[in-house]
Amino acid sequence: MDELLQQINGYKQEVESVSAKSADEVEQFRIKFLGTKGIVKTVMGEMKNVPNEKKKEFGQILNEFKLFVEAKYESLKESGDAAEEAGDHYDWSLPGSPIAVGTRHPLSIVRNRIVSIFQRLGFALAEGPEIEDDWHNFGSMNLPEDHPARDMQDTFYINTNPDWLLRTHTSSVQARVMEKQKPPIRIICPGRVYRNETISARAHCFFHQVEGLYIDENVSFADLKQTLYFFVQEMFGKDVKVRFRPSYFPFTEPSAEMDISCLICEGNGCSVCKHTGWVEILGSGMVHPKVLENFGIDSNKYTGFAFGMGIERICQLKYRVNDLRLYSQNDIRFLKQFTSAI
Ligand code: 2U9
Repeated sequence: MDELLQQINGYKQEVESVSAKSADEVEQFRIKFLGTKGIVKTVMGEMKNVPNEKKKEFGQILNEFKLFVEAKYESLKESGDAAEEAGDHYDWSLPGSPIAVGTRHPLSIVRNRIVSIFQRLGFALAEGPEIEDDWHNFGSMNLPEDHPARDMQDTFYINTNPDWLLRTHTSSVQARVMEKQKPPIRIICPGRVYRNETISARAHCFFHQVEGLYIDENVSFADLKQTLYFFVQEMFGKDVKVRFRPSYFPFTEPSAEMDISCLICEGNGCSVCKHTGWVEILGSGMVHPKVLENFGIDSNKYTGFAFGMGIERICQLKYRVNDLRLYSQNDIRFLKQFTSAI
């Protein structure tokens, strides 16, 4: 038993003399003395060899030893933290590790630019879910039950519920805002949309859109034209010309598509503009009265305009990317070519 007592006294001296300059050294102390295979546990284990008549006396000695080590550990923790805070152990003259900075995706750069142009005109950003129900994506937008866009070949439906689908346009976001908010409404809605297309250089099963909606009293087609003309000038420069062509969409009446003069050949004719000098960039129109009434908006009092554009299309024109698949392959050699402040 004397041997055990001597051992404990030896450990006590060792514990007393320990000092720690860092959290690391404190942890080493903890592992050595208080860890699961540490000295305190080992010494405690010796109790089984102590004769019964001495158990009480030794029990007390061992307990005191344990408390002594624990108290030392607490005081080391404090001094270790203080030393760490004072930076004693750290060599501040070491060179820093370089931080690899990524680049923004070209679609994000273009989306941010489009959104910020419309925000300057007072449009507020609105976003919504990518999984939608039939009403928000189709029904409320005046797309009848038998409209071809609803076909399984064009739309991804969710297997578990035939009412659910992956949104085919971001109009569903506008629908959700119109449900909750009374006019005036002036929103810009960017987002990913899905269509059941075979993937190729010219088509993809998902792409990105920005749609805009402005509803108030006395909103006119002239407002639509001037807003979109302003957008084009900000996006592509003051020299770009625009033209509107009559078109048809179920959710707008009248409807128009907008072309800009070809940026590549400046209107002289090239493969991008198919030798016409013009490229289509967006669709637009005055919101169909039925769509307004679907949301309880009085179509005699209020009018509105709406537009929609594909971000990939704008990006193709700005950066001359001719294969849509590049946008989703995440090839670093492609992505690192784009830089942006926003
Ligand atoms: C509401 C009412 C009307 C949004 C509009 C277009 C015209 C359009 C296409 C452009 C290329 C889709 O990405 S694309 O394939 N979009 O031509 N979108 S008007 O009309 C709305 C939206 C919401 C409540």
